[in-house]
Amino acid sequence: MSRITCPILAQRVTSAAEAAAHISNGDNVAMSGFTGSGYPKAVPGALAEQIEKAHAAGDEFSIGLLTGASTSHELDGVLAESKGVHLRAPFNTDPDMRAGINSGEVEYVDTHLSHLAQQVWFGFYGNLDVAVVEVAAVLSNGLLVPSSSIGNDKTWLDLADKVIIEVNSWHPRAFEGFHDVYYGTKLPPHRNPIQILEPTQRIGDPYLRVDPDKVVAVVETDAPDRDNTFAPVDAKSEAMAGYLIDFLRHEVKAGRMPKNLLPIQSGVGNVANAVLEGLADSEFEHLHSYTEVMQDNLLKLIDTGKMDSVSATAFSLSREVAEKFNANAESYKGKILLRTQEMSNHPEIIRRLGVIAINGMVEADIYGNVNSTHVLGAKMINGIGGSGDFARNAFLNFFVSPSTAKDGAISSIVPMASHVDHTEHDVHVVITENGIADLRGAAPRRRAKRIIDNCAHPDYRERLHDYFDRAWAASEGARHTPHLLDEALSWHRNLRDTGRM
Ligand code: 0RQ
Repeated sequence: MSRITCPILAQRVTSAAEAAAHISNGDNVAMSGFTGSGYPKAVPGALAEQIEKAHAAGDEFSIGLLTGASTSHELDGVLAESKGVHLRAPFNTDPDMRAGINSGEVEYVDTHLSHLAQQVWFGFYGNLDVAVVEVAAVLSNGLLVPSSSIGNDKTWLDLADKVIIEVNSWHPRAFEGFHDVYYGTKLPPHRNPIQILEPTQRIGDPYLRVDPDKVVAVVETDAPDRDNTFAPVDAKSEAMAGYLIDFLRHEVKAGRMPKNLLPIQSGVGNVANAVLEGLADSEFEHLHSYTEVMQDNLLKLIDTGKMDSVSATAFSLSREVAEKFNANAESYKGKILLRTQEMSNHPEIIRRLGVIAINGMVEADIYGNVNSTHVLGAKMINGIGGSGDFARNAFLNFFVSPSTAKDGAISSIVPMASHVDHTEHDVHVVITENGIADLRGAAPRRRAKRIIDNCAHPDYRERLHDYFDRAWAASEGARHTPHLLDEALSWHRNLRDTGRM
């Protein structure tokens, strides 16, 4: 049966090339997509061809590109290759787009994932000219069944002058009923409390709305999401997951958390993946997750009966697991809820529910400032993503990383972070394969001792102690976070100049 049963929208079905022709040089284009799922599969490629043709003819053609979060080569990759993107927000993991950002060709606004929609409503990004949104079906009354992510789709459909819809029949038709699209958002000073009191409580509609008069094209596709396969869990990730799970046991014993813990957010990456695997083998039961990304191992926790429910804004599954899920989607209804990213990452809700946030990091300094985004303070890796939304508002947050990178040439624990995403005021627990540093309630000098002793690699530990001791000695009258300003970034300078810290 056709996925497009609305007579008005069925008349707008056309090719990707004709749809892309509605996008013009200088447009602000907002696309669906979050962690490699629910992004349009056909129009971005057709747009990239159009841009390349314009460039070949000597014409200018570039767009501002907004999404939910990361997409895939079919969107970010092809548009980066076309050299047709002048602005990108809010998150990217595509290597070609990253190269454009780091070469200076693409201006990248690396912003908190919960913030972008409201910032567009506030007018910070100017007019939204075109939205390109993938859905799983168009109902006879014109309502849209979202696909494997919601992200910022509601805002894009509400605000864009023109809308292009991709209807992707690879997604299960049974996606109807998996989503909760909150239409109660307002602009200050008219905002109301958001009444989410439990992770999978519904407060909105299962459908996205669109004004049919704005829909200039509908494109049919049948194409899979990005394959999000993780490397198998290695020994270091397993060790970090072990410390983290033991720490949670300790918190339960101390009476700070219920037996089934508090809702878990886990970032993407090998360690977060290992933690979820570790939970599957642990004694914890009736777990809940209030997170952004529904990953393979969360699904596994549901399958094994360990986890009761997951609220997220997107799936991010390996191809193998996605295909299994698609075949059995109906059986997960009621256990998995996808929300707009404004809601999945909302500070108010994260704080109310008391989320446990687990995210990766690039480096932490001895006082607990965490860098999640940049190499040597300058080169963008991915972006802050949702890590700030969750960490800042969490009941308890963890930052995890191997203690060294590049075969030991780089220490992830440094005297001073070369870029700060999560300040020392926000960071609760740091974990490496060497151990765990509980920074809660500790003043900076005590944090320094714990981070160096418990987390730093033994090869770097003495040098870190030595740095702290000399900084202390030299900082009479300024001993809150003692530093040697001429030396604080010397480890990074060594790395730049010699390839080793
Ligand atoms: O580089 O691939 O070239 O070897 O950084 O490092 O150890 O593979 O770790 O995949 O977990 O990523 C912070 C980037 C960690 C990620 C970050 C190099 C290292 C490797 C990756 P190579 P690993 P992970 C939910 C939450 C921000 C967004 C976020 C991230 C590469 O977790 O993007 O949390 N976080 N979102 O070699 C130089 C160092 C380094 C270093 C590692 N100190 N210096 N390079 N690397 N440490 C999801 C969303 O928000 C959507």
